[in-house]
Amino acid sequence: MTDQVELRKKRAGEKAVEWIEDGMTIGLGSGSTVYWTIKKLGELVNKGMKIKGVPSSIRTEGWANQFGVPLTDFQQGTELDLAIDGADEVDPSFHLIKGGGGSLVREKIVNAASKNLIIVVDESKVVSNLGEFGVPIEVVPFGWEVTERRISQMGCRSIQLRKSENEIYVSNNGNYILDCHFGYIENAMNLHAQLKQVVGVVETGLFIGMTDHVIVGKDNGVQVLR
Ligand code: ABF
Repeated sequence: MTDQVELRKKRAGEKAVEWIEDGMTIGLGSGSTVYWTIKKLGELVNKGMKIKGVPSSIRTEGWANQFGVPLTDFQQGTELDLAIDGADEVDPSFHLIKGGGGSLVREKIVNAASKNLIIVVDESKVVSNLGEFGVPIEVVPFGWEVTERRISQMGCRSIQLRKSENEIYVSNNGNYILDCHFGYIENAMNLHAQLKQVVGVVETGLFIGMTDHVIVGKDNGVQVLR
């Protein structure tokens, strides 16, 4: 990661804390841009801000503990005031591809439970059409080969079973991830709906109509898209 990209992510991640108010319960997303949000949040908590976070991955939970952001869970309440998360691609309709970091299921649960969702990205993630980035799809390990075959019959150009250091990647939920390349996606909502019908699919990395604001980190500052 170049320093310039990291600086753009830091700008976007830190800007998001301006939407956080005392007493809020926040959905804490995952990824290297949200890292900066969580770090900044820790500073505000240290200055007396009273907030709690629900983490969308074990990695995010670790960052929250590292920076002193108090954590809670859905047993304490099922509606969050605000979620802040990253993305792999954002299109002009604020439809997203997410899941490059392997946390898409918990991210979607946290995002869907929030009254508002803010996405923080480096400007390279803003695209005119989704699809350059393969769609991550979380699938049940049992029979994943059958699930893969069914997805490939839906016009998917290539599918890779995600691996990490030559081992099959296992999500925080004990599932596998298939990275699926469909080419440029004309109708992300339809594709998501079709994929969710496939037996064995847990969730897709297509986040449709969930996002309220997008904060874009740029070399000269941040741009807030509403
Ligand atoms: C997370 O952020 C994931 O959905 C996504 O893969 C990741 C990528 O963003 P970043 O560039 O911030 O690491 O929300």
